[in-house]
Amino acid sequence: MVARPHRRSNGVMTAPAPRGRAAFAGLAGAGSALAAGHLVAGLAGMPTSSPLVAVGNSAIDLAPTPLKEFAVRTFGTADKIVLLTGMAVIIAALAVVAGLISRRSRLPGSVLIGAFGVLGAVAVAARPDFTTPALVAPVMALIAGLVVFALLMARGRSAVDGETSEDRRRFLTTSAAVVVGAGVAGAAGTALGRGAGADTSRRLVGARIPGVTAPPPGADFAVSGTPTFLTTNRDFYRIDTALTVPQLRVEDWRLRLHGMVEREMVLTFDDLVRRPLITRSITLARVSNPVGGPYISTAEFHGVRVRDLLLEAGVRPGAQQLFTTSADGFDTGTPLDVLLEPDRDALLAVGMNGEPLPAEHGFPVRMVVPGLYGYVSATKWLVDAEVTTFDRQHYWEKRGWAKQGPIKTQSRIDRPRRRDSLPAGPVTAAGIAWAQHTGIDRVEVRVDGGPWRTAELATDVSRDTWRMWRVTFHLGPGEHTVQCRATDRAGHTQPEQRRPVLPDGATGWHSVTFTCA
Ligand SMILES: Nc1nc2c(c(=O)[nH]1)N[C@H]1C(S)=C(S)[C@@H](COP(=O)(O)O)O[C@H]1N2
Ligand SMILES: [Mo]
Repeated sequence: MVARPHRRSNGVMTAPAPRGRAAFAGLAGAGSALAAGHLVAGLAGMPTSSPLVAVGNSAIDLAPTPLKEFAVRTFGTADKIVLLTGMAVIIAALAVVAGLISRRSRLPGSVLIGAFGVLGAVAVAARPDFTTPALVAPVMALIAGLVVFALLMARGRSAVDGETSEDRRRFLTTSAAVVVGAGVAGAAGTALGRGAGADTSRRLVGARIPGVTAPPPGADFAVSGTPTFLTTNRDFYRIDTALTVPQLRVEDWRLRLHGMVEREMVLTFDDLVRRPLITRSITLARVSNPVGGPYISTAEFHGVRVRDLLLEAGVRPGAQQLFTTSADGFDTGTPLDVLLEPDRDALLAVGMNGEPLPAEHGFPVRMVVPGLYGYVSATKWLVDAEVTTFDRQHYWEKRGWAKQGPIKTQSRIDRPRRRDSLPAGPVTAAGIAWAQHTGIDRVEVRVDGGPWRTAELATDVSRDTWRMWRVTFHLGPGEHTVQCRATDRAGHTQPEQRRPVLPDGATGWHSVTFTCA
């Protein structure tokens, strides 16, 4: 292109900027804003003040229960990735719109980006762990977004007034610098957020955790296809409302035990682990686990008895529940009569399978209560415990789930698997049964609606853990359906009637259809 004198019209545009460049300026502005916010949040050691994370977390809390259930059912533990991707697509679309409506003047796009910045700041301010310095990240994000947008619109518009090759080169180099800068900032923010101290803290705690006691021989039928008795920390199911894992440092951690007590207590981590640590194998289950579903796991938890702390604090008459809150704002209420049972061994756990709690499972301290679903008992990243009456509603209660959640007696078939094709002859069916804090008495299994057969049970480890079962049938060729039902030590047999997970856990028999050839 021949060099021509610039005919810049003092900001008043005669022709609109090219579509592609305007759209790109919008995208780059939005991307830079999110990346800058993420970086500043990471640098400040406050990962949840990243506007992207804060908006995502608000979306999770505000989503109606059926939508949440749908997301978990459909995407399983990938639900968070799906949410982030969905948000990215929406933000990108709006950013393109911001660019396209700004081809004559950058005002409309700037207003849209500004509105988004305000939304991010509101989401950050609405987080339960909010402190004023957390606003730095959304404010920096907004500034970065507006500056990058203005810069690229100015550079991009030169094409309108007659573009020199110098102009084009400047647009391209600015664009490339913005893309690389945003990418590096975003990645650095993510790395900083992840590292924010918790890893070092976990190592310091490691020394205090006793080792794992191996389960007794014969505690599982893994050779026949059941899970191993203990689930590794890696494989342990994970369910929570946290978009990014809260990063707490033991040095900063405090637990306030207050409300209807004689003596309010504030415990540091050292205060807590100076008390006797006990170890209990506990099978944790999720209330929204469908019949036959995967959301059940067992670990050895190491911790301090909740009962001892409650007795120390002195529960006042009339109190009904312990209302526990996590650093990220999740909360729940657990009946005090359960927590105060002398042999319940509800724990404030600091360790899991011989290690400090993994960050995803609540580091540094979580609650675990044998016999209750996680949503009413297993608060991770625990920071507050209030002794109160049942009037105060908890997170899932407000969303339509039952106030109280004792775990229902259930069983699951792990082998054969659905649609397996096996040789005719002896076929071993195997699976798990659970009735936490009551214990499993018997599991019965039948094929094709025939007579029930009592299954062989694995070694009984404790009434707070699952029990494996297996039984061998001799089957001819064709399609077969196997069903199981458990009976607990209170004499209750799991009912055939199917009920949905909402409001207090699914019921019904698990059945699996397969073929023999
Ligand atoms: N802070 C926090 N704790 C929480 C939850 C949560 O969303 N946030 N979910 C609860 C639910 S519903 C279950 S089933 C268990 C799951 O514990 P896990 O992720 O260690 O398996 O944690 C409980 N504790
Ligand atoms: Mo749960």
